[in-house]
Amino acid sequence: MTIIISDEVRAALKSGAPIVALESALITHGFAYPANLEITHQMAGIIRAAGALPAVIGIWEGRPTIGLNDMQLEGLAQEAAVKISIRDLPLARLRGLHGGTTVAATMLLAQRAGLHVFATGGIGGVHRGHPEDISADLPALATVPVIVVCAGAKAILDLPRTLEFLETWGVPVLGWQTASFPAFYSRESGLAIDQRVSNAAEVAAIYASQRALELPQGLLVTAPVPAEDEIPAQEIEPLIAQALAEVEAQGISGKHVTPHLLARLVTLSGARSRRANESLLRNNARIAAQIAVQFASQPAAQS
Ligand code: PSU
Ligand code: MN
Repeated sequence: MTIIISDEVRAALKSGAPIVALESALITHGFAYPANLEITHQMAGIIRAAGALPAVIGIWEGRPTIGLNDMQLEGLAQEAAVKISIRDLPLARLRGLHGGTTVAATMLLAQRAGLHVFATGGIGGVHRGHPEDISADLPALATVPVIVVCAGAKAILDLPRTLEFLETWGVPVLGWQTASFPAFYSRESGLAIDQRVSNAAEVAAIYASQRALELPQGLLVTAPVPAEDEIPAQEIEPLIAQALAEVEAQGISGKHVTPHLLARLVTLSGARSRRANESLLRNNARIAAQIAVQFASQPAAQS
């Protein structure tokens, strides 16, 4: 695969310096302009301050790119770019499209380029009322060995079924200083995770153990949204129910479901959901950087 890797990322890879991958579907489909660029720059700044290199991954002129530059980020943020999951990669390449990569596509490209740690907001999962609608993020977690730091799966999803899928496919689900699976906007879902971890060293050790066993799966690290920006479940649930009913009534399907639901929630919650989303993204960036720094300091883990 022809992957474009920026000079800065290339140098970091060569020296074994810590790197944190970031997705770009967040830029093209998660937030509106200019909030999309602002949150990306904030995450990048947090990662640099913690001693790691941020690398935004996306598709520019059809080419998978690791470490998009400012001009490319601006382009993705403002232009009509497509949402690119794994199955969209071939057509994007053929047509020279610009696109924002989802968790699934970002994982795949990060791993191919030799990156190990990736920070995002919430992973996709099994949809509520539509157990046949399963995000490509889940099979990617089952087959792509990277660490994904998230705030759980988006609360618009069927969380129990999402966790069942991860269990079936052998994906360890770690709780960052929590024993409950976070529900994106809310800190707790009440659903049990696999293993509680209290720091980056524990995550790096589990990841190294996974690699020593040559297992194919990724490692999911779930961190609750910071308490001050949490939306309690009883407040967000009615809004989610409304957004889901609208999607159903309008017959929206396929890849458009998730972006539509998230945008509706921002409108319905009076931007509160956007604030929670931004807060958890900054938090996940900070945690991912700590994990990347820890991982880079363990030479055995890099082989
Ligand atoms: N989390 C967010 N905003 C988003 C997404 C996740 O806070 O926009 C995106 C991610 O890129 C994720 C995708 O991979 O939604 C999942 O889409 P789908 O359900 O169509 O697989
Ligand atoms: Mn889907």
